[in-house]
Amino acid sequence: MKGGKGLYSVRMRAERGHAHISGAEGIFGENDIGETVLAYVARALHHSKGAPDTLELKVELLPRPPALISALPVCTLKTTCPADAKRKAALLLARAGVSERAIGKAFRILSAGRMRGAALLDAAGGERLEPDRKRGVRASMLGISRGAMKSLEAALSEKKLDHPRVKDALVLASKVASADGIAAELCISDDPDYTTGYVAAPALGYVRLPRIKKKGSLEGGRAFFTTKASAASRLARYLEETPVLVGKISEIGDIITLHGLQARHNHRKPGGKKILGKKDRTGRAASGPGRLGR
Ligand code: PML
Repeated sequence: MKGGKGLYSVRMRAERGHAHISGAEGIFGENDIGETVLAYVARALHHSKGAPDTLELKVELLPRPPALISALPVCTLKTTCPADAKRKAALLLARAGVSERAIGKAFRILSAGRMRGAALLDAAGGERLEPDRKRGVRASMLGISRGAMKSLEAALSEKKLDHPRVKDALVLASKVASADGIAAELCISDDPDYTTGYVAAPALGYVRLPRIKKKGSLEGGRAFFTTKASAASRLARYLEETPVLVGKISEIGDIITLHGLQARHNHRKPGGKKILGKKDRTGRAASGPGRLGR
């Protein structure tokens, strides 16, 4: 077998009208395609957003072997309400090097909902960079190896987080964070019933933010922030077309406070630059990028 050594990308997208109901994708060997397709169909037909009227499945031989990456480390931030979760998300994004203007723009885009793919924003000026704004950019051609999935499920189970939504989002965020020029990602689920979002960044890991929206809210979507606006098309091509496989997981942490997140990273990188300073705990975002280390 040529290309990805017999590996296939399997993608599912379910819609009603033109509204997105559910989607899933992974990278699998030939022998696992049938089982995966059945699981994806069951998932699409029994989604909390209701039954779809269109279900598309695409099975595609990888054009080349996937690049192997590690999953981002995971933690869940303690939050009290949407305003608190959004304030903490903004703080994390600022610490990952995203400007106040770009953060404000991303929240406005996600508040409006209706984005099909992700918005791609210049981390400095906040300009939209995706060629087709209606479509946005789609992180695709991604998956997780069987061994890494087993370890991930065991580690997530310990924290009562073993849910397809968490696994899918972590794999996607890990691919996004592996792209050259990505500063951070902000995600608010577009499912009205799911109120947890996240901020992910190479320097921060995957930081879950419960209560980032009210139940029933139609807001949601993803925004990717780049420090290399001039290479936006290359970045979009990587996100959409380069096969990437998570082959290893990182730590799956507990629920922690912002203070705890700071302490954890200071402990990990004793000689490194602090990313979350004292002021951050009071809600004032310091400017400029920092490093937490993976
Ligand atoms: C989605 O699938 O709607 C996005 C979910 C993002 C958060 C997943 C998590 O709980 O970590």
